[in-house]
Amino acid sequence: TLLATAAVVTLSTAAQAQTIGFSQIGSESGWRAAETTLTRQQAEERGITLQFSDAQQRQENQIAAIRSFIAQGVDAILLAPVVATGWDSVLEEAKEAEIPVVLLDRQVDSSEDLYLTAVGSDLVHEGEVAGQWLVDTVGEDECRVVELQGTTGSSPAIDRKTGFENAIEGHDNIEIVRSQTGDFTRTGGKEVMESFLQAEGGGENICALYAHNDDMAIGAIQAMKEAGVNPGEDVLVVSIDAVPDIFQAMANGDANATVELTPNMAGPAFDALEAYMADGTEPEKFIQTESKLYTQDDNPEAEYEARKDLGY
Ligand code: GZL
Repeated sequence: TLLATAAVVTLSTAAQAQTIGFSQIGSESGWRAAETTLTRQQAEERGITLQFSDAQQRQENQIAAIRSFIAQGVDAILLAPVVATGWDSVLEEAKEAEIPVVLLDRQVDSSEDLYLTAVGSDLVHEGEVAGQWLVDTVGEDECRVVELQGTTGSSPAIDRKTGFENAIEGHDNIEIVRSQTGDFTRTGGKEVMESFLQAEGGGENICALYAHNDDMAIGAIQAMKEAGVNPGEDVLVVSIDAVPDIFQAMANGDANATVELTPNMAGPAFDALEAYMADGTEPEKFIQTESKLYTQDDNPEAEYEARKDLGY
């Protein structure tokens, strides 16, 4: 009887509703909104109480949110780190408090022992897939590329640039002639593309746009149309995320290719936390999600339909 009682107590403890703090970057893109939607859904399904904080893309707000989660004594913390540096002290404080931290969709420069695991894609590979698509598409033709970078100092902006440059290396006919951050937003993409078009005297000398996310590409498409440039034709458009609206743009012939990034980072994160909380199972330090290229040949209308109700 004693053993049975102990087992029941253990089980009930393990199954006890958890409170998990989520320091989310903001809602700068459709992809980010979908990640938040799916995280809330996953928490609901698993009976987890989610304390949600939107940092409006400011690191200081994320650090403050993590400190408040620690003060509340949450069971675990999810962190989507807006930039890669400046996390050591607050992650040390979480470690001190024995609160496991799981990184979502971006990486930090802090040492690995300051977080339980990181769930995300191979961001360098995403840039390589985008770059390889352009290499395969333009062949030997001269191609002057303009690049819309993600948030300065974020791991996707750094790694997606690296990956694209890896892919075009050795193809001297392809050259990045202008590169600037649009901060992962539609507005940023539109404004920077307007400045690129002005600087280049229109779209004639621009062969392709590489945007680190679809939202900036969508903003840039708007800028090209307003300047009388035909996106997807005069200027090829390749980006990353596979949000519904980029498939809409592909169906309209305004965009050419995107690299898929799943917004479901919370599923693997909660699974890893569940195992760790149950019996101390240490997950791999990096839980990698897949990347897949989609082009106009991949039935964009159907891909739009499949994604349009997922909370983007
Ligand atoms: C990448 C993720 C990026 C998305 C953008 O893993 O951090 O942040 O590609 C979002 O849409 O802003």
